[in-house]
This record gives sequence, C-alpha cells and structure tokens, in this order.
Amino acid sequence: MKETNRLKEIVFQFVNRDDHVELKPLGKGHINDSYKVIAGGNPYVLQRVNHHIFKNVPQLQNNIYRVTSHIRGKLEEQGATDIDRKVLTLLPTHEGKLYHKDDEGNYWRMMHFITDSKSYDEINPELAYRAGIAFGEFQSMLADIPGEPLFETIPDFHNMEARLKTFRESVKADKAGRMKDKEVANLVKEIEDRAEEMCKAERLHREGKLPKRINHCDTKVNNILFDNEDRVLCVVDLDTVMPGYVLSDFGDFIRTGANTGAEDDKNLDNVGVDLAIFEAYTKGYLEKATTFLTEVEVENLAFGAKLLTYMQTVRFFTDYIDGDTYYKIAYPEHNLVRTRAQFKLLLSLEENFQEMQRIVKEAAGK
Ligand code: GN1
Ligand code: MG
Repeated sequence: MKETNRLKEIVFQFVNRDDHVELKPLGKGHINDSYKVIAGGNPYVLQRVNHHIFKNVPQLQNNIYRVTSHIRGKLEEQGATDIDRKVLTLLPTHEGKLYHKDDEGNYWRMMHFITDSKSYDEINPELAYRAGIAFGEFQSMLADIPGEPLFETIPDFHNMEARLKTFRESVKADKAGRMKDKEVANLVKEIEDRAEEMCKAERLHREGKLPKRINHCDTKVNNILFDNEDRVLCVVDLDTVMPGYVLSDFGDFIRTGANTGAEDDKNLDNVGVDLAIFEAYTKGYLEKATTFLTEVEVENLAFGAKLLTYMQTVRFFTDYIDGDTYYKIAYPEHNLVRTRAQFKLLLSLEENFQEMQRIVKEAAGK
C-alpha cells in the first residue's frame, strides 16, 4: 500500500471513512513521527508513538488522558475561555480506545490540532517570561492530580546516575568502533570529570532533601504553543509527564530556550547562554513556583540548567557511541555535532554560573 494510503487507513480508525483526508508531515521531534491531518474539514495531529522507546503506549496514553482531563477541569474551575486551545484533546478510536495498534505493531494516536498557534525555536525575553509562567502553572496544576502516581513512561528518564551507567557501558562496548577517535576520547574525559558533581540531584533525593513532583520532562522551548498575539496557549508533547525533580523542567527550558545557537549548531561560536532569557524565564517561573518550591529546589535551579545540558550531552554522545540507535539523525555525524554543541553550551553555563545563581536569588526575593 502506498504510504499515504496506509496513513489514511490509520486516520479512518479515528474519523469517518467517508471524510475527505489530507496529510502532511509536522514538527521536528527526534522520537515520534507526526503529521497534520485535515479530515472532514477539521484539523488534527496524527502521531506514531515510538514504542521501542515508550515501551508501554497504553499506559502512556492513559497518563496523557489523566493529565489533560485534570488540566481541563482546572481551566473550567477558573472560568477560562477557549479551553479547547489551552489543553490538548485526544481523539478516541471508533472502539473508544486512546490509540490504534496497526498490523505491523506500530502505535498511533490522534488529537485535535490547536488552531492559530505557533511555536518558536528561538525566543526573546518577553516570550521566555511567559513560558516560565506557563511551565510554573503546568507544574502547579498537576500537583494535585488524583489517583495513583503517574506511570513512568521511560524508567530513570532524567536520572543522571542511570544515564552515566549506560554511557559507561556504551564506552566499554564500543559497538560502532567510535572510541579510537581522539576527540571522542577527550569528550569522555570531560564527561567523567563532571560526573560526580552532576549526580547531586540523586544524592539530595536519597537524603530526603529533594522531592519528586509531576514534571513535564521535555520542556523544550518549542513545546509551548503561542497564539497570534504571542500569548501562551498551551504546553504540548506530554509523553514524558511523570514524577521527577523540578530542576529537570527548569534546566531543559534553559538548555533550549536560552541557547544563542541551535541544539545541533555546527558553528560553536553561535552557542552560549543568553542571560537575558535566563533571567526572564526564571522570573516567570518563580512567580508561579515559589509557592510550592522548597529552598533546596530554588537553590539548585541554576545547577538544573547545567545538569540538563550535561545530561543531554551524555545522551547524544551515548547514542553516537552506540551507532545512532535512539535519536533520528539527518546525517552520519549528527549525534557528534549535537554532542559538541551541547558541551559548548555547558561550558558557557559553567562560565556564567555565579551570575545565574545571583539571578535566581534575586528573582526568588532572597
Ligand atoms: C527528544 O523528540 P523530542 O524532540 O520531543 C527526547 C528529549 C530530549 C530531546 C533532545 C523521549 O525529544 O528527552 O531532550 O529529544 N525525548 C525522549 O532535543 O527521549
Ligand atoms: Mg518530546
């Protein structure tokens, strides 16, 4: 069957078979495949959820259902208008399921497309401030989600100790024969030099000093949708919403939103931290989050930016050493280019660390 017909057949599991259907690829995700669909005149998003990475898609979809229903309830309580553009809405299959499993074992889901919305890969301080408020509100709205804890869609997802363990195994196995390269060996040393410092969050957690809260766990700048007037509409990409340290969500936004270059910039001169964006995001986030954050969490936010950048360096690097099995790549050296760019950002965060600490303190009113 032609690719488009195959995709249409999947769409028909969710919409009427006589609807006219159009499809086109959407977004820049490294893991799932996304399409914009128009069916019967209505816009949707169709996604193939990567079940090699998300090993329990039914549970993942159940998480998303719980999260979006809870947020919808909060918005209704607040008397918010235009709620369908402020929270994602899953579209069930004709059988009432939250996903469709095809003959090849792939998992598909559909949701309503949020109209008149846009996302940014690069933003300015004003938008960063709004994004900070949005992610602070997101965490605070999910703090009282009822029922069992959310399912961990990827175990140990942001656990630095676990990430380092996997990294060391990959270095040892050297499956793709990439360890003989001098640059690669140097980078391994750079990672190891920082390993102990970067496992601080797990240590604090074990000592009972750092709690786990419901986090988004993929707070990339382009996971926020803005409307035509640049007001935040909604937070998207909810696959990894699960318990974690708030340092993760703070850090991942800074890693992506406050980088003057791209995540995979080939020109390392472009890469560095933009302190104005760091400051604006911190202000927005703390405006919402000081009510529930502990002192230890606030004190470690700037560290969170280093941690997530380090973690992403380790993750891209591990995938390069493994022979590119996790992240989609656009060219053979892509994961190494990503590793270099993330490491350059880490160096910049290290250089600016004191100033970042000062900004956090000031924004927290300390
Ligand atoms: C992946 O596919 P995407 O862009 O939403 C990854 C994130 C990384 C990110 C790096 C499940 O997210 O953790 O931070 O790439 N998601 C998963 O840009 O691994
Ligand atoms: Mg994601």
